Amino acid sequence: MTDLRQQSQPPEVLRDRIAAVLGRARDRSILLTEAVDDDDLVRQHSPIMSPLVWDLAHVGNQEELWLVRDVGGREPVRHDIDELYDAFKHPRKDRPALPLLGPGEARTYVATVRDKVFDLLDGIRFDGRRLVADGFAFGMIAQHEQQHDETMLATHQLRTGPPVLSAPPPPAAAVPVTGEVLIPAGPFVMGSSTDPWALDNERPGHLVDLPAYVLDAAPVTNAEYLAFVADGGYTEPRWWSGPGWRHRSSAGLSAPMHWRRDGTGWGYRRFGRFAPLVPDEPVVHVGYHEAEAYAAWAGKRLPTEAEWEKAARWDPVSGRSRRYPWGDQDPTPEHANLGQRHLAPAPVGAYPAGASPLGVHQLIGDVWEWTSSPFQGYPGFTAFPYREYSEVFFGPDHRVLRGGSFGTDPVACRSTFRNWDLPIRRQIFSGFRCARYARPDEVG
Ligand code: AVJ
Ligand code: FE
Repeated sequence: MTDLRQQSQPPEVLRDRIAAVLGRARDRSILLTEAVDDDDLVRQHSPIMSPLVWDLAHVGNQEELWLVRDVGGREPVRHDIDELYDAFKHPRKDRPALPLLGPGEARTYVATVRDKVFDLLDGIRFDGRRLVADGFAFGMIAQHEQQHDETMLATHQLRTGPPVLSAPPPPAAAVPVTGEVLIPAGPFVMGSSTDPWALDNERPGHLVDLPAYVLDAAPVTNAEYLAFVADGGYTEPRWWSGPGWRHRSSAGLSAPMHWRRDGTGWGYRRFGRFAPLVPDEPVVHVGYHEAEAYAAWAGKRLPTEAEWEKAARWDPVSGRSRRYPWGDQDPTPEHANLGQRHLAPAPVGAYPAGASPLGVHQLIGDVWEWTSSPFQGYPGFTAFPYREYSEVFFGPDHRVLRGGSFGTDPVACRSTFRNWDLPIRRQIFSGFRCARYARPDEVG
């Protein structure tokens, strides 16, 4: 029951892979920042988001700190701006007032840093320091840029005005997917000690023994969520936790973010376009409190992150934990809706090739899924390479989300990957599925 992941690769193969993932991240950052004019780049579209130009230069600054200076031992490119782009020095709401690099300067800066990174990548040996072994620091920086790209995509969703992004629609449902799946009792390996680019909060791999449970075969859809709304779910305190009800009331929530009544039905505004709700598409832009209330209304609960991960990794034939629900091979467009190929979650049933052996669908991609678990370190956790990535967020304030969304790049998505946010947040591409304990008659 070990999770054997790829052993060390030949250095040329690793170098090519690093160049490819860094290049893909940069293409996306450029797309997201060239889609709007300079005025739009420096503006704040929401007090909980940074101006896009801050994200861009912050991505370059992290790359400079870790790759140019630390890994490469090179001279700083812009020592003077470290403080401006330290996420812990300035809360998002204060960032527009800072003397930030302008759009042109930010573009030049990130390009200069990237040139130095490609230069040092040429001569690097992937051994010695833990930061460099298996190209970890490069993988970490590619994941970091892609995470900010997803954040920038969420900022795009919050901006007003005519649409500037477009993409083909996601695939239609190919198979019917309904109901629940029984996951038998027993241990599985959670997290990983061997995946070379797993981040500190995914480590170490450890055995977790779970009783039998039942998990929804698919994320909760717009149609299902609408039934909760129509049943008065938002006006009925008994479905909500204490903090959830208080937040619902003070924030005046009555539906997922971006939903609008459209005559007799509902629609939503997505990246500047208004459209009627697609009934079999996973609901998106709900907070943890809303997910928890829906689950209570449905007579269920949210899964723990261990339950989510076992469903997404455990192979009932070998007992092994795998990298994805379908096995160890990297995601293709047939497996999952990832990487901003589409600007929406795909309807339930659109990815039969991505299902788990037990028949759980769309765990990876489409929408991040809220779990009931607070964000904590695994037993034996050690911060690496810096406490501010994960450790400072451990505790009861943040809940874990799993599986990635249509806006998550594959480099930052795997069945061990852990995202987290405050329970009130819903500007992220967040949805959920429900779970429940197995009844004695179901366990057999
Ligand atoms: C893992 C998405 C919660 O954006 O706050 C980016 C990722 N950490 N820069 C975040 C991150 C540092 C993080 N999340
Ligand atoms: Fe960051």
